[in-house]
Amino acid sequence: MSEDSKYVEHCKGINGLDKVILREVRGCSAEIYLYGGQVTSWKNEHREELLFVSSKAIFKPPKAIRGGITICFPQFGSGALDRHGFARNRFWSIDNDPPPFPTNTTNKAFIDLILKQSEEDAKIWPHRYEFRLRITLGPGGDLMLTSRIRNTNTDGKSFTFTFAYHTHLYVTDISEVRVEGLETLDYLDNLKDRERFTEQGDAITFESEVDKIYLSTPTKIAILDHERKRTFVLRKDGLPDAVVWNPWDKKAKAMPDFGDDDYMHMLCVEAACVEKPITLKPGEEWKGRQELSVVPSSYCSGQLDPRRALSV
Ligand code: TA6
Repeated sequence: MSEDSKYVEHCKGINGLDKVILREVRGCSAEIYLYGGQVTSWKNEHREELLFVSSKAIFKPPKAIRGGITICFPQFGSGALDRHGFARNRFWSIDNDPPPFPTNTTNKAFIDLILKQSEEDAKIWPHRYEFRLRITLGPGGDLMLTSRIRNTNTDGKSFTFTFAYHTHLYVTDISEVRVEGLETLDYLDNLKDRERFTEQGDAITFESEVDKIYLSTPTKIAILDHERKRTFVLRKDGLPDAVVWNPWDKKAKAMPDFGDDDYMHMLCVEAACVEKPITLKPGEEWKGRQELSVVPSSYCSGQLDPRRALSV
C-alpha cells in the first residue's frame, strides 16, 4: 500500500457515490462524499463516531445528505436560491493541482476538492467562481475544513454570498448538552422571522426546538457532552457568526429524511457568515476555516469547568 493511500483512500460509498476516506496513524478517520463535498463521518481513535448522520439520510441526488458537515453556499438559509444554496447538491471534483496552501503543514491525511460554475448554476446564479475546499484530519484527530472561494468572473462583475459549515455533531443526550462561548451575544431567531434578541448570561442548554444565528461570536465555541464527558471545541476563522440548530420532536417528525428520535442525539453548531454577506470583485478570494477537536471534559460536582473548556 503506497504511503499516500495509507492516509487517503478513494472508494465507493452508499449508492455507489464516490467517497474519500482519510486515516491517521492513531486510528482516527474521516469520510467525505464528492456529492456535496460533504464530510459524513469523523471517528476518534476508539472508532467512536463524532458526527451525526440521520438514520433516514438520503444518499441520492438531488437531495442533500442529512447530516455530517453540509456546505451552505452561495446562500445560507432561505432566499432567491433553494435553501442553503446549491453546493450541497453538486458533484465536486478532486483538485489535483491546488494552489499552494496558505499554511505550511505536515499533515498527510487531507484531500483537496473543487467546485466550479456549471451550466445548471449559471441559470440560477450567473457568476463564475472557483471553490476550493481542503479537508484535513490532523495527527491528533482534529478535523479542519478550509474554503477558498475566488471570483473568476470575466465580465467585471462582483458577486455576494453567505456561507456556513452546517455541522451536525453527535451527542449522547441533547438534554445534557451545554454550549459555552455564546453567552450574552445578540442572535437572530429563525423561529421568529429572524427577530434580533440578546442571549442570557449562562451557558446554553436545550429543552425545545432552537434555530438561532449568533452574531459576531468569539472564534472558539465549546460544546460539552455531559454524558460522554466529552467537549467539542469549534475554532473558526473568517466566519464571524455561528448557527445553533436542533429541530426537536415535532420538526423531526415532519422531516422525511430525519428519524423521529434523531433530535435527541444531534446538535448543529455551524461556523457561518450570514449577517454581513461577503462580496468579491473579480480576482478576489475569500477564505473561511473551521476546526473541530475533542477534549475530555473535567468535572467538579456535576458542573463542567467552562474556563478549562475554552482555554484549550
Ligand atoms: O442551520 C439551521 C437551518 O437553517 C434550520 O433553519 C433548518 O431548516 C436546517 O437548517 C435544515 O435545513 P434544510 O434545508 O437542510 O432542511
